[in-house]
Amino acid sequence: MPCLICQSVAEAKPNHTLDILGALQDNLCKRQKVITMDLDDLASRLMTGERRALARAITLVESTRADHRAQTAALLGKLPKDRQALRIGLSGTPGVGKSTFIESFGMMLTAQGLRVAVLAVDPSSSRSGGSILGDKTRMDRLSRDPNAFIRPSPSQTHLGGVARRTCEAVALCEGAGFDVVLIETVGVGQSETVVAQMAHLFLLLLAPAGGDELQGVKRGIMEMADVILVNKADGDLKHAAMRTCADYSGALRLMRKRPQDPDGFPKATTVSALEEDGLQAAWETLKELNTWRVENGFFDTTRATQAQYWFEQDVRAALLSQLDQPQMRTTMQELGQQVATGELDPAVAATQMLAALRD
Ligand SMILES: Nc1nc2c(ncn2[C@@H]2O[C@H](COP(=O)(O)OP(=O)(O)O)[C@@H](O)[C@H]2O)c(=O)[nH]1
Ligand SMILES: [Mg+2]
Repeated sequence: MPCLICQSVAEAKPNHTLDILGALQDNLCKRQKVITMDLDDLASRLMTGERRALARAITLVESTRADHRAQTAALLGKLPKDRQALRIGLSGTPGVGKSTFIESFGMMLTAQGLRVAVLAVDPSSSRSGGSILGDKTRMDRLSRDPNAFIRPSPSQTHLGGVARRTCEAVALCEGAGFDVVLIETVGVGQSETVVAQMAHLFLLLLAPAGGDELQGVKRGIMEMADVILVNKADGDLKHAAMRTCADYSGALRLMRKRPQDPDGFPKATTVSALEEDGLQAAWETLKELNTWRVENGFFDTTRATQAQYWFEQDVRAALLSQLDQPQMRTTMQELGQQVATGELDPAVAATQMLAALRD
């Protein structure tokens, strides 16, 4: 019979499975030790910008265990409040060039002495293992750059969980002294909304269109964009990219003016991530917009609104997680059965359930 765990027939000695289980357990203990390490030490190493400490802190943040949640809160509380990065959300459909852009843009920023962190919110990460993870080869240069830090999307089953962890990871990156945090997401709609809730600036990456249609970009996403970058403006695609850019500039001008924008924004422009063309201009555009928002008070109001949003999300998430406790699951099941047999009215059962939660 093959080994139950590694499926190897040759290794199917009686103790083999046990050996592997032992090794797994050891590994688990080591990981837990990593997690239950001295928080003061972790915080101080994080604040010196040590990337390993940052990676460990993010592992802690991504854990769903109740004691780890408490440690996360304690760790976040130890971070200096005056460190802030420019948080840039970046979205675009698969294949538009997000990874290529992040690498080129990130390398340009680190060459200017800035420290750059890249995080991802990928609603499908529980299945795919994270958008960035599969892409790390494409971000090879950036992942080896000592001034850069790349972290794939945490695996969670639902978007809310992924978003919450990522938002905390952003705070950790700021605590570690990163200047720019890029938060990548795939263009599926919902994830943009949560990324916009943690970013100062929102970038939408598009590819040159073949025809003259506006690529079916959802209006809601267009309305979120601060800057639209039409990528792949090189070689044969250059003219199509310029035409697409003009189309989007026109569409943006027709949209309702937002109070948080100076004249000329939101703006569309072309880049080539592959040929590293237009990247400095895109950076200048982002800085110009951010400076205007800082000077006109919009930066602070956005930050305040976002902080409130995440506070409310946290409370909601914590309340929901109470339903997952074993005792509550049992009560829910029991009451559910009584509702199914007609013994209890659903409304009455719900009241009893809520009463059980409050006890
Ligand atoms: N011509 C051209 N191709 C690009 C450019 N940026 C990315 N690509 C190509 O587009 C494909 C998808 O890029 P990738 O960065 O993986 O896209 P992602 O799925 O959005 O992360 C790859 O084959 C890239 O080489 C660009 O600026 N110009
Ligand atoms: Mg990618």
